Amino acid sequence: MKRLLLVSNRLPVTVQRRKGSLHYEPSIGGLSTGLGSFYKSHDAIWIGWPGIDRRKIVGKEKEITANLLSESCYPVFLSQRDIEDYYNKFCNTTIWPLFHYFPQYAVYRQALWESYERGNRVFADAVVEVWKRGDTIWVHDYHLMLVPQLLREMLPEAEIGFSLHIPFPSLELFRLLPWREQILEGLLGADLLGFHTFDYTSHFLDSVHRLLGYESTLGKITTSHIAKADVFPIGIDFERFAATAQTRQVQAEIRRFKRSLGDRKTILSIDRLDYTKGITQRLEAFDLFLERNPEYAGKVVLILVVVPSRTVVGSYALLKKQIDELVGAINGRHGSIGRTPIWYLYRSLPFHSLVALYNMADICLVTPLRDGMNLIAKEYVATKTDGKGVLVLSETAGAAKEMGEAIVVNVNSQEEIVRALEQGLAMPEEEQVERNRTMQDRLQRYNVKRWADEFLAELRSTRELQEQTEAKSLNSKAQAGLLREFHKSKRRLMLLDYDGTLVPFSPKPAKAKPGEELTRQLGQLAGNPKNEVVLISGRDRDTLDRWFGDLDVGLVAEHGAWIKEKAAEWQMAETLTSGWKQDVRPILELCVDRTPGSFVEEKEFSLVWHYRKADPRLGELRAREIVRDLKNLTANLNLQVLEGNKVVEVKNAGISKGRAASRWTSAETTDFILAVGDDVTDEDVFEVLPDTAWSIKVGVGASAARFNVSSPIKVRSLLKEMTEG
Ligand code: GDG
Repeated sequence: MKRLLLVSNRLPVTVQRRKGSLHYEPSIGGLSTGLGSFYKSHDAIWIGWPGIDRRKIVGKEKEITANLLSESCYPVFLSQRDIEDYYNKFCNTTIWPLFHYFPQYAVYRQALWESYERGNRVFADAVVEVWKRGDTIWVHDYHLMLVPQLLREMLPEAEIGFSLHIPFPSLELFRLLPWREQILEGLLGADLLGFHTFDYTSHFLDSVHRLLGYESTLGKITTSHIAKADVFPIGIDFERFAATAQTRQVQAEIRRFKRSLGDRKTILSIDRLDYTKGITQRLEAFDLFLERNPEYAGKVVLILVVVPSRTVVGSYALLKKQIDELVGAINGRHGSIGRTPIWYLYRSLPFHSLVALYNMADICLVTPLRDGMNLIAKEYVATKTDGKGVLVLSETAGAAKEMGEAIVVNVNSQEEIVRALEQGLAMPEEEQVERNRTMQDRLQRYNVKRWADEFLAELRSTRELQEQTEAKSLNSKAQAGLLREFHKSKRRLMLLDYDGTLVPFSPKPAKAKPGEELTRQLGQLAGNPKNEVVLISGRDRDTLDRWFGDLDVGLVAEHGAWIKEKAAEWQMAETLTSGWKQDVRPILELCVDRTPGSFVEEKEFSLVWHYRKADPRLGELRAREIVRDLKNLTANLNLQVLEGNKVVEVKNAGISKGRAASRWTSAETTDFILAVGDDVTDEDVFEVLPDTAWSIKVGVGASAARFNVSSPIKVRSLLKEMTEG
């Protein structure tokens, strides 16, 4: 039976020890509230920390594990010290501020990073203890970004998903992290990575590209496996909020609140204590609102709920002090006996009180400076069963991407927040209902269950995609078949591309010189009288001569412009011209000036613009422009413009690697053909091969080749088998 293993820092159940006995209480937080009902209705186990120092429960571990297992939870026991270093420090003083665009608060210390690594290993080990073949693993959030890769190493066949609940910052911020590559590698262990918004997804893909060099196509990144990154905005348990709002307990609570409030309008603000939530900015804006609108004095109350959190972190303690002082100052300035403009609660509320406040509030003021999603905004709208109420939402909350019917504000503008409050208080009821109904429809449709279902469905289809790719991959069975035919055959032809096929791509073409081992390997292969080895390259003849001139191989240079059969001289494939270069060169040179990092390579019969080292987006943009310009220019010149791997090449028409390869493939005595290449130019070779030939593309992507291998390393090991067999 396929089970789901949810993995997060905290379990949805918190264990407490009071007066010697153990108590089990629901944890507070978006994920627990959201997935709480989902995981119970599935064959699922939730793995996480139960919120208690392991030293406080010595001897009770078995009992706790058994009790938690009856709730489908599996505990990861951590000591207060572990929590201190891994969670309070690295997670909350390094990752949290940086990912929320507060680099000034981020602390970078190697020792903390190491405790993060240790913490992640403890979680990964716990997953391995629980995992059974066929289980799906879904890891959550920034506390556990190394877990996917750790699991991939320990459980190579496991299906692993990861969801990030906070923003993934832009590259400029992310690159400040000294351990940025490790974090990316850690995440890429997953098959599917989910982010709340398209921006976060693009930031992640951008960082992967720029820092690790992996490109992506439609969110798919190929490393040792295909990992996919996509947008999955978390929803809420809509029905639960809507239904709870109607309960007798909540209605009684609302009546109690209303007795104290009279006919005053209420503005609600609820957050965990956090500098990302913009609480002080919100208070300052409310202060300005009261100053500008004296007619609202005594007619409006701001209910400010601040849920205690991370108070051991210095910046949080300071924030608490600032909030206390601001509330005091505003109440002092605008209040009078019996008329306090801000009602301030510094505590967490029972669920029914929370829902009562949502349901009763005329306005909900959700103005974080930065927030991955923000569920308060969604929950507020869900409880508005009569459709009345106004949501004011900051555009820097992920939720703003889906809740455009709210009054969306730039939180850095006090003016905008004040105007939003004025607009909200004056908004006609029909308009409120209209806006809320649209949001409710969406929240009801795309609820937390749908979010989880869609994530898991996409995880499965990513696995299917991997399997399809795997099916074309030269696995050990296919390789054995290839080698069997090779060894049986008497006259073999091997057509090998060089860059990206026998050696990995190098940022500078001149640096990709073959090493001693490769030269020896090719020499051995070519030295066997049964073998005919041809190196088919885009490089110029001089380079090929220098590198391979001493070997008994055939050579093809400049994508087929020049051909040199074994022990013969270079011959031009066709009558070629190079007079056109003087018209084309200035265009390419202009492009170099406008694209830092790019350069022009000149070969006898072609000109190539390389942009491997340029900013990839700029490079791609320029490549499109230059191809368009060149196609116009070359229309009457019998030239072809070719887009390769980070190159644009202009050369004489009618020249191709395939055409050059035909010289050898047409020999009738050949009883074994192997062609290997990685680039679009190698596709021409694959196209001219007979059906019985073995063709291999290095890398993934559509190809006419019969098989794929992941990297030049695999090609080299195949050739090794051929020389040794
Ligand atoms: C991360 C991201 C993202 C709050 N106060 C009380 C209370 N809550 C519940 C709310 C809500 C949750 O806590 C807070 O929502 P957030 O959206 O801020 O979620 P977090 O878990 O803190 O944060 C965030 C989220 O993950 C989900 O992906 O939206 O951006 O930072 O569910 O109802 N619940 C009770 N009493 C309270 O006083 N009972």
